[in-house]
Amino acid sequence: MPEIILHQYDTSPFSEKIRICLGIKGLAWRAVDQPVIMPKPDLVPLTGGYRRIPVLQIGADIYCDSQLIARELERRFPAKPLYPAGQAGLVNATEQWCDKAVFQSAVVAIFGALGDKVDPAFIKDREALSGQPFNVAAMQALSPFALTQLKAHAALLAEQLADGRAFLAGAEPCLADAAAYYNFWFLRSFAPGLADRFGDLAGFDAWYDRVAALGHGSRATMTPAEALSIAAAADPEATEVLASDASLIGQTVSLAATDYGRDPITGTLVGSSQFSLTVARELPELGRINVHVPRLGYSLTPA
Ligand SMILES: N[C@@H](CCC(=O)N[C@@H](CS)C(=O)NCC(=O)O)C(=O)O
Repeated sequence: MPEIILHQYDTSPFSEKIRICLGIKGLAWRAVDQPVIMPKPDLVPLTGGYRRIPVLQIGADIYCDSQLIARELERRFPAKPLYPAGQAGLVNATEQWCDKAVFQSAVVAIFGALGDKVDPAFIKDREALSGQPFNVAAMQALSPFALTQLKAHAALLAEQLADGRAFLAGAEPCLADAAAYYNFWFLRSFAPGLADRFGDLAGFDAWYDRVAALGHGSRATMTPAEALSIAAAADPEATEVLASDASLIGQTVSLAATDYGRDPITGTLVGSSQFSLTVARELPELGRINVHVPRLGYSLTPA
Protein backbone atom coordinates (compact mmCIF):
# COMPACT_ATOMS: atom_id res chain seq x y z
CA MET A 1 0.00 0.00 0.00
CA PRO A 2 1.58 3.35 -1.00
CA GLU A 3 2.15 5.81 1.81
CA ILE A 4 -0.15 8.65 2.82
CA ILE A 5 1.80 11.87 2.32
CA LEU A 6 0.28 15.13 3.53
CA HIS A 7 1.79 18.38 2.25
CA GLN A 8 0.96 20.74 5.09
CA TYR A 9 2.22 23.13 7.71
CA ASP A 10 1.54 22.87 11.40
CA THR A 11 -0.29 26.19 11.80
CA SER A 12 -2.68 25.50 8.89
CA PRO A 13 -6.31 25.10 10.03
CA PHE A 14 -7.41 23.10 6.96
CA SER A 15 -4.45 20.80 7.59
CA GLU A 16 -5.66 20.37 11.18
CA LYS A 17 -9.02 19.24 9.79
CA ILE A 18 -7.25 16.48 7.86
CA ARG A 19 -4.84 15.61 10.69
CA ILE A 20 -7.91 14.97 12.91
CA CYS A 21 -9.44 12.81 10.14
CA LEU A 22 -6.20 10.80 10.12
CA GLY A 23 -6.53 10.55 13.91
CA ILE A 24 -10.14 9.32 13.64
CA LYS A 25 -9.02 6.59 11.26
CA GLY A 26 -5.85 5.83 13.25
CA LEU A 27 -3.73 5.96 10.10
CA ALA A 28 0.04 6.19 9.70
CA TRP A 29 1.15 9.07 7.46
CA ARG A 30 4.06 11.31 6.69
CA ALA A 31 4.03 15.11 6.78
CA VAL A 32 5.90 17.15 4.20
CA ASP A 33 6.20 20.64 5.60
CA GLN A 34 5.58 23.28 2.95
CA PRO A 35 6.11 27.05 3.24
CA VAL A 36 3.32 29.24 4.68
CA ILE A 37 3.74 31.78 1.86
CA MET A 38 4.84 31.62 -1.75
CA PRO A 39 7.11 30.49 -3.34
CA LYS A 40 6.44 26.76 -2.88
CA PRO A 41 8.97 25.22 -5.27
CA ASP A 42 8.47 21.65 -4.02
CA LEU A 43 4.67 21.76 -4.06
CA VAL A 44 3.73 23.50 -7.30
CA PRO A 45 5.52 20.96 -9.58
CA LEU A 46 3.29 18.27 -8.04
CA THR A 47 0.04 20.21 -8.24
CA GLY A 48 0.65 21.98 -11.53
CA GLY A 49 -0.12 25.40 -10.06
CA TYR A 50 -2.35 24.87 -7.02
CA ARG A 51 -0.69 26.48 -4.00
CA ARG A 52 -3.14 25.98 -1.16
CA ILE A 53 -2.59 23.67 1.75
CA PRO A 54 -3.25 20.83 2.51
CA VAL A 55 -2.51 18.58 -0.45
CA LEU A 56 -2.62 14.78 -0.21
CA GLN A 57 -0.15 12.71 -2.20
CA ILE A 58 -0.44 8.98 -2.68
CA GLY A 59 2.24 7.88 -5.14
CA ALA A 60 1.68 9.88 -8.33
CA ASP A 61 -1.87 10.91 -7.36
CA ILE A 62 -2.24 14.41 -5.96
CA TYR A 63 -5.48 15.43 -4.22
CA CYS A 64 -6.11 19.16 -3.76
CA ASP A 65 -8.49 20.61 -1.15
CA SER A 66 -9.42 19.16 2.23
CA GLN A 67 -12.95 18.45 0.94
CA LEU A 68 -11.61 15.95 -1.60
CA ILE A 69 -8.82 14.72 0.69
CA ALA A 70 -11.39 13.62 3.30
CA ARG A 71 -13.41 11.84 0.62
CA GLU A 72 -10.33 10.11 -0.78
CA LEU A 73 -9.17 8.96 2.66
CA GLU A 74 -12.64 7.45 3.14
CA ARG A 75 -12.51 5.67 -0.24
CA ARG A 76 -9.11 4.14 0.40
CA PHE A 77 -9.47 3.50 4.15
CA PRO A 78 -13.19 2.95 4.89
CA ALA A 79 -12.77 1.67 8.47
CA LYS A 80 -13.76 4.21 11.20
CA PRO A 81 -15.96 6.14 8.75
CA LEU A 82 -15.68 9.88 8.25
CA TYR A 83 -19.19 9.78 6.71
CA PRO A 84 -21.11 7.34 8.96
CA ALA A 85 -23.97 5.40 7.38
CA GLY A 86 -27.09 7.53 7.16
CA GLN A 87 -25.24 10.68 8.22
CA ALA A 88 -23.54 11.79 4.98
CA GLY A 89 -25.91 14.74 4.52
CA LEU A 90 -25.26 16.05 8.04
CA VAL A 91 -21.53 15.59 7.59
CA ASN A 92 -21.31 17.31 4.19
CA ALA A 93 -23.51 20.20 5.33
CA THR A 94 -21.44 20.65 8.48
CA GLU A 95 -18.25 20.65 6.42
CA GLN A 96 -19.56 23.33 4.01
CA TRP A 97 -20.80 25.43 6.92
CA CYS A 98 -17.53 25.23 8.84
CA ASP A 99 -15.19 25.67 5.85
CA LYS A 100 -16.99 28.81 4.70
CA ALA A 101 -19.02 30.73 7.31
CA VAL A 102 -17.19 29.62 10.46
CA PHE A 103 -13.75 29.95 8.82
CA GLN A 104 -14.49 33.51 7.63
CA SER A 105 -15.49 34.58 11.15
CA ALA A 106 -12.40 32.87 12.61
CA VAL A 107 -10.05 34.66 10.17
CA VAL A 108 -11.46 38.09 11.05
CA ALA A 109 -11.52 37.39 14.81
CA ILE A 110 -7.95 36.07 14.83
CA PHE A 111 -6.19 38.49 12.50
CA GLY A 112 -8.11 41.40 13.99
CA ALA A 113 -6.89 40.34 17.45
CA LEU A 114 -3.31 39.92 16.20
CA GLY A 115 -3.43 43.39 14.65
CA ASP A 116 0.03 44.86 14.14
CA LYS A 117 1.70 41.55 14.95
CA VAL A 118 0.77 40.15 11.51
CA ASP A 119 3.92 39.84 9.36
CA PRO A 120 3.81 42.25 6.37
CA ALA A 121 5.16 39.48 4.09
CA PHE A 122 2.20 37.30 5.12
CA ILE A 123 -0.23 40.15 4.41
CA LYS A 124 1.27 40.69 0.94
CA ASP A 125 1.08 36.97 0.19
CA ARG A 126 -2.55 36.64 1.30
CA GLU A 127 -3.51 39.68 -0.78
CA ALA A 128 -2.09 37.92 -3.83
CA LEU A 129 -3.95 34.75 -2.80
CA SER A 130 -7.34 36.42 -2.48
CA GLY A 131 -6.97 39.27 -4.99
CA GLN A 132 -8.29 41.59 -2.25
CA PRO A 133 -6.75 43.83 0.40
CA PHE A 134 -5.85 41.99 3.63
CA ASN A 135 -7.04 44.91 5.71
CA VAL A 136 -5.88 44.35 9.28
CA ALA A 137 -7.36 47.66 10.49
CA ALA A 138 -10.79 46.67 9.14
CA MET A 139 -10.42 43.22 10.75
CA GLN A 140 -9.49 44.88 14.07
CA ALA A 141 -12.69 46.89 13.90
CA LEU A 142 -14.76 43.81 13.04
CA SER A 143 -13.03 41.37 15.39
CA PRO A 144 -15.47 41.75 18.35
CA PHE A 145 -18.41 41.18 15.98
CA ALA A 146 -16.67 38.19 14.37
CA LEU A 147 -16.21 36.74 17.82
CA THR A 148 -19.94 37.02 18.53
CA GLN A 149 -20.54 35.17 15.23
CA LEU A 150 -18.06 32.44 16.19
CA LYS A 151 -19.77 32.06 19.52
CA ALA A 152 -23.15 31.73 17.80
CA HIS A 153 -21.67 28.99 15.57
CA ALA A 154 -20.30 27.30 18.69
CA ALA A 155 -23.76 27.54 20.28
CA LEU A 156 -25.25 25.66 17.31
CA LEU A 157 -22.67 22.92 17.87
CA ALA A 158 -23.45 22.87 21.60
CA GLU A 159 -27.14 22.51 20.74
CA GLN A 160 -26.37 19.40 18.68
CA LEU A 161 -24.41 17.99 21.64
CA ALA A 162 -27.13 18.84 24.20
CA ASP A 163 -28.48 15.27 24.47
CA GLY A 164 -25.13 14.21 25.94
CA ARG A 165 -23.73 12.56 22.82
CA ALA A 166 -19.92 12.40 22.70
CA PHE A 167 -19.56 13.62 19.12
CA LEU A 168 -21.69 15.57 16.66
CA ALA A 169 -23.11 12.56 14.84
CA GLY A 170 -23.36 10.29 17.90
CA ALA A 171 -21.03 8.09 19.91
CA GLU A 172 -18.25 7.97 17.32
CA PRO A 173 -16.27 10.86 15.80
CA CYS A 174 -16.51 11.66 12.10
CA LEU A 175 -15.67 14.38 9.57
CA ALA A 176 -18.31 16.69 11.09
CA ASP A 177 -16.23 16.81 14.29
CA ALA A 178 -12.97 17.43 12.44
CA ALA A 179 -14.57 20.22 10.39
CA ALA A 180 -16.27 21.85 13.36
CA TYR A 181 -13.19 21.55 15.58
CA TYR A 182 -10.42 23.06 13.47
CA ASN A 183 -11.67 26.68 13.48
CA PHE A 184 -11.81 26.69 17.27
CA TRP A 185 -8.36 25.08 17.34
CA PHE A 186 -7.22 27.93 15.04
CA LEU A 187 -8.67 30.47 17.49
CA ARG A 188 -7.11 28.81 20.55
CA SER A 189 -3.74 28.50 18.85
CA PHE A 190 -3.51 32.11 17.66
CA ALA A 191 -5.72 34.11 20.02
CA PRO A 192 -5.98 31.97 23.18
CA GLY A 193 -7.57 34.74 25.28
CA LEU A 194 -10.57 34.92 22.94
CA ALA A 195 -11.29 31.20 23.07
CA ASP A 196 -11.85 31.28 26.84
CA ARG A 197 -15.24 32.83 26.19
CA PHE A 198 -16.89 29.57 25.11
CA GLY A 199 -16.83 27.92 28.54
CA ASP A 200 -20.45 28.83 29.29
CA LEU A 201 -21.75 26.76 26.35
CA ALA A 202 -22.68 23.49 28.04
CA GLY A 203 -20.81 20.55 26.57
CA PHE A 204 -18.74 22.60 24.13
CA ASP A 205 -15.36 22.53 25.88
CA ALA A 206 -15.72 18.85 26.79
CA TRP A 207 -16.47 18.04 23.12
CA TYR A 208 -13.48 20.16 22.01
CA ASP A 209 -11.21 18.25 24.39
CA ARG A 210 -12.57 14.90 23.16
CA VAL A 211 -11.82 15.83 19.53
CA ALA A 212 -8.33 17.10 20.47
CA ALA A 213 -7.69 13.81 22.26
CA LEU A 214 -8.36 11.86 19.03
CA GLY A 215 -4.90 12.99 17.96
CA HIS A 216 -3.41 12.83 14.49
CA GLY A 217 -2.83 9.12 13.91
CA SER A 218 0.76 8.02 13.59
CA ARG A 219 2.74 10.89 12.11
CA ALA A 220 6.29 10.86 10.76
CA THR A 221 8.09 13.35 8.58
CA MET A 222 9.25 13.27 4.96
CA THR A 223 11.45 15.67 3.06
CA PRO A 224 10.00 17.43 -0.01
CA ALA A 225 12.72 15.77 -2.13
CA GLU A 226 11.58 12.29 -1.02
CA ALA A 227 7.95 13.14 -1.86
CA LEU A 228 8.99 14.23 -5.35
CA SER A 229 11.03 11.05 -5.88
CA ILE A 230 8.05 8.90 -4.74
CA ALA A 231 5.87 10.69 -7.32
CA ALA A 232 8.51 10.15 -10.01
CA ALA A 233 8.73 6.41 -9.26
CA ALA A 234 4.95 5.78 -9.18
CA ASP A 235 2.18 5.57 -11.76
CA PRO A 236 -1.20 7.20 -11.09
CA GLU A 237 -4.21 5.00 -10.36
CA ALA A 238 -6.78 4.29 -13.09
CA THR A 239 -9.55 6.89 -13.19
CA GLU A 240 -13.30 6.69 -13.80
CA VAL A 241 -15.17 8.97 -16.20
CA LEU A 242 -18.76 10.20 -15.96
CA ALA A 243 -20.69 9.51 -19.16
CA SER A 244 -21.75 13.16 -19.27
CA ASP A 245 -18.07 14.21 -19.43
CA ALA A 246 -17.01 11.71 -22.12
CA SER A 247 -16.67 14.38 -24.82
CA LEU A 248 -14.23 16.38 -22.70
CA ILE A 249 -11.91 13.49 -21.93
CA GLY A 250 -8.52 13.87 -23.59
CA GLN A 251 -8.90 17.64 -23.97
CA THR A 252 -6.49 20.12 -22.44
CA VAL A 253 -8.35 21.93 -19.67
CA SER A 254 -7.66 24.24 -16.74
CA LEU A 255 -9.09 23.54 -13.31
CA ALA A 256 -9.22 26.34 -10.74
CA ALA A 257 -10.75 27.11 -7.35
CA THR A 258 -13.57 29.62 -7.67
CA ASP A 259 -13.12 31.31 -4.27
CA TYR A 260 -9.44 32.22 -3.70
CA GLY A 261 -6.10 30.79 -4.69
CA ARG A 262 -7.43 30.52 -8.25
CA ASP A 263 -4.12 29.56 -9.88
CA PRO A 264 -5.12 27.21 -12.69
CA ILE A 265 -3.99 23.60 -13.02
CA THR A 266 -3.65 22.81 -16.71
CA GLY A 267 -3.51 19.26 -18.04
CA THR A 268 -5.37 16.59 -19.98
CA LEU A 269 -8.76 15.73 -18.53
CA VAL A 270 -8.58 12.02 -17.71
CA GLY A 271 -11.16 11.49 -14.99
CA SER A 272 -14.39 12.75 -13.51
CA SER A 273 -17.01 11.81 -10.97
CA GLN A 274 -19.87 13.69 -9.36
CA PHE A 275 -17.37 14.86 -6.77
CA SER A 276 -14.02 15.25 -8.55
CA LEU A 277 -12.18 16.22 -11.72
CA THR A 278 -8.78 14.82 -12.68
CA VAL A 279 -6.13 16.06 -15.07
CA ALA A 280 -2.98 14.23 -16.13
CA ARG A 281 0.27 16.16 -16.37
CA GLU A 282 3.47 14.88 -17.93
CA LEU A 283 6.70 16.32 -16.54
CA PRO A 284 10.23 15.44 -17.64
CA GLU A 285 11.46 15.05 -14.04
CA LEU A 286 8.34 13.42 -12.52
CA GLY A 287 6.70 11.48 -15.37
CA ARG A 288 2.92 11.32 -15.28
CA ILE A 289 1.09 12.90 -12.36
CA ASN A 290 -2.69 12.89 -11.93
CA VAL A 291 -4.02 15.96 -10.12
CA HIS A 292 -7.50 15.70 -8.59
CA VAL A 293 -9.71 18.58 -7.42
CA PRO A 294 -13.24 18.59 -6.00
CA ARG A 295 -15.95 19.37 -8.55
CA LEU A 296 -17.77 21.53 -6.01
CA GLY A 297 -16.11 24.96 -5.89
CA TYR A 298 -13.78 24.39 -8.88
CA SER A 299 -14.20 25.50 -12.49
CA LEU A 300 -13.23 23.59 -15.63
CA THR A 301 -12.23 25.69 -18.66
CA PRO A 302 -11.08 24.23 -21.98
CA ALA A 303 -7.53 25.59 -22.46
N1 LIG B 1 -10.91 24.89 0.32
C1 LIG B 1 -9.52 24.67 0.67
C2 LIG B 1 -8.99 25.84 1.50
C3 LIG B 1 -7.55 25.65 1.87
C4 LIG B 1 -6.92 26.88 2.49
O1 LIG B 1 -7.46 27.99 2.46
N2 LIG B 1 -5.77 26.67 3.04
C5 LIG B 1 -4.97 27.76 3.55
C6 LIG B 1 -4.09 27.26 4.69
S1 LIG B 1 -5.06 26.58 6.02
C7 LIG B 1 -4.02 28.21 2.47
O2 LIG B 1 -3.79 27.49 1.53
N3 LIG B 1 -3.47 29.40 2.61
C8 LIG B 1 -2.54 29.88 1.64
C9 LIG B 1 -1.25 29.13 1.64
O3 LIG B 1 -0.96 28.38 2.59
O4 LIG B 1 -0.51 29.29 0.69
C10 LIG B 1 -9.42 23.36 1.46
O5 LIG B 1 -10.42 22.94 2.05
O6 LIG B 1 -8.36 22.74 1.43
